[in-house]
Amino acid sequence: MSPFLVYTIPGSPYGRAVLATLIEKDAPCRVVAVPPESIRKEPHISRHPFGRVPVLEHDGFVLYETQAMVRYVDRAVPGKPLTPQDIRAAARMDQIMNISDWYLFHGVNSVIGFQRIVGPRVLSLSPDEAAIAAAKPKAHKVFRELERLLGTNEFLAGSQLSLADMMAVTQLDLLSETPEWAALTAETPNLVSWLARMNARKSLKETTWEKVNLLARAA
Ligand SMILES: N[C@@H](CCC(=O)N[C@@H](CS)C(=O)NCC(=O)O)C(=O)O
Repeated sequence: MSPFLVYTIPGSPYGRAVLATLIEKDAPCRVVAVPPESIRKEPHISRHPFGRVPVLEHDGFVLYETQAMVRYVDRAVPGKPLTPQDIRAAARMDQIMNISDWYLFHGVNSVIGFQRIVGPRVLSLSPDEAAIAAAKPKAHKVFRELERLLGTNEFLAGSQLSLADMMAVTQLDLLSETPEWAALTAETPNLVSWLARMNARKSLKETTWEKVNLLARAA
């Protein structure tokens, strides 16, 4: 199978979700680092007209939007499926992928993760404490809901690893590095255990910020 190219900025949770999915599927992949300052310039803007990362390229087929990318990888690569057969578990997976995009990223990780980690590390910005404080109520709501949906299951969509885990874990792992994490998870013990189980997987160990940096340099 020809290799999958992932254009990303090391540290991007969306880029990491695509890379970790490729590793779960045992698919050959390469990282192409996109310099943050050139994300809205050529050649990247032709790959992604909205000027974001990641972008996936496979045999000349170019795709953006992480949900589309991980679904494509799951369909294109034979072997262990990351979409449940059971229609209700599949619906739960779809729901959590959207929760991850709409509620966990927007207004939560895009604020707390960005202000605390990405902004300072990538753009040398200082955290905006007022923005972080304003994001906390929404963050608590998302954490409580993910805890409720996870329940005592091993994975977010039930007993099987799915694309929902691959998308949510990279957002939550970034948040786990922030000082807000302890308060956010005070009442979500199952989510904390799930994150530890996920982080023990090869796909997560091989896609830490540092590892993606090394993969990008080696490419
Ligand atoms: N809906 C997009 C979201 C991608 C996204 O927001 N990526 C962030 C990095 S994690 C980005 O490109 N940020 C750069 C910017 O907004 O300037 C997807 O699913 O791929």
